[in-house]
Amino acid sequence: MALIRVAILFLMVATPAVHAVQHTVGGNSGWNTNVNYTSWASGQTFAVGDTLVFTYSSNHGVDVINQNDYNNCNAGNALQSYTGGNTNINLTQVGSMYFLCPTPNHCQEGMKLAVNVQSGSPGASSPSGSTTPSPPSTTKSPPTGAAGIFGSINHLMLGFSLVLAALVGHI
Ligand SMILES: *[C@@H]1O[C@H](CO)[C@@H](O)[C@H](O)[C@H]1NC(C)=O
Ligand SMILES: *[C@@H]1O[C@H](CO)[C@@H](O)[C@H](O)[C@H]1NC(C)=O
Ligand SMILES: [Cu+2]
Repeated sequence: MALIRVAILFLMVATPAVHAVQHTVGGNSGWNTNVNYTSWASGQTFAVGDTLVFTYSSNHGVDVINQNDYNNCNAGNALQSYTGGNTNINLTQVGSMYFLCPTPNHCQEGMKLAVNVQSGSPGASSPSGSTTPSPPSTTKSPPTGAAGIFGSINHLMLGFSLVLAALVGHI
């Protein structure tokens, strides 16, 4: 049993050191109509290296858009479009990012999100985001230039998981 405690302590200590927070968009509500994402986002701190996790049913999607299209709920000029129910967006640079659901009227029904991404300074990681490791994204987007960085983080997390699994396995 002591080994389990050691392993859990190790995970708790090691995970925040990565400073990569996975923000489950909308919390328990996920990506859905009739959620106030302005309100949700105001309770989060977004930093470079974090991930937005959109979880949604098949009648929704995730479009990356510019500020003007965010303001006007215009889905016609999407910079990126994702479907599939589980979209992980890597926050790779400082600045604002805007999202909406392209299904007709869903943006008007609240499915729009603006995040302000800050530089990822040490010690500034948010305790409010979910840090639950998620399965790989099923989106069809090409990898971005920062994919390597995130790949490393994922490998780090995988390493922690394997250490935990190994320790638990030896009880
Ligand atoms: C969402 O919440 C913000 C404050 O967090 C508020 O200003 C805004 O009016 C709300 N929007 C809607 C559509 O209720
Ligand atoms: C974010 O990074 C992960 C890990 O490298 C990658 O699998 C995923 O496709 C990326 N997501 C986007 C939207 O680029
Ligand atoms: Cu929708």
